[in-house]
Amino acid sequence: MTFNPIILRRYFVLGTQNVENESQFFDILTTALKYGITAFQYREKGDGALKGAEKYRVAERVRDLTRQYHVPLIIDDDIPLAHQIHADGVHFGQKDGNIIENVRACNGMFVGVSVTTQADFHRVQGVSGIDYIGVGPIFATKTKADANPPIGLEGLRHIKSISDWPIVAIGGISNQNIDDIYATGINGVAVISMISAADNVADAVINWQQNS
Ligand code: 3NM
Repeated sequence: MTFNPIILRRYFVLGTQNVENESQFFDILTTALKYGITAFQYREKGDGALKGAEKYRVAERVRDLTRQYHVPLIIDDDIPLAHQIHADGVHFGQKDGNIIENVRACNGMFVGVSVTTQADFHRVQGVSGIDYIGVGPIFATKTKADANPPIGLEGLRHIKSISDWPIVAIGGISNQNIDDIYATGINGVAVISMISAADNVADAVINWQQNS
């Protein structure tokens, strides 16, 4: 799929480790797709994450569901899986291997890379084949155990000022601060807990759509 930055607008990220069980995972994902997310990243990572055949089985169902709703599917840091299930894109962190080799291995899929600091940015600057950057954490987050220190709105504005890539902001984004993020003019917002931990997932996604 050719990359269009418009898909970054409401970018939902989830793995089974973020929720109670698989059935809750699919309930939340289906509701999010139905009420207007623009991209989904399947991120099976950290304590309790599925591996091997189990991960593959869930990923296949995720592929079917995202197709049904015409929402692009991005796989976190798993190129073989992404190829196997014909994902649209792959996302890499700074610690997920050599970015030039990763980009080359993603032929046909688009590529996103996480950036926290200016040093991270300079490490990937000039690498061709990167389609967007994920910038964060913007605010403190409990969802990612090994998250870097938050960079705040100032940090986000700074990376935006030096980057030609489309940007999706991530980390600690909630109803309390999401307007400030969009106001910086970046392309979109990525969240886990704003949706996965909402009392009412449908209302949370509808609200997100209205505020973006
Ligand atoms: N990546 P929540 S922060 C998956 O900074 C992820 O690169 C981050 O979860 C980064 O929306 C993060 O619940 C967790 O804060 C985002």
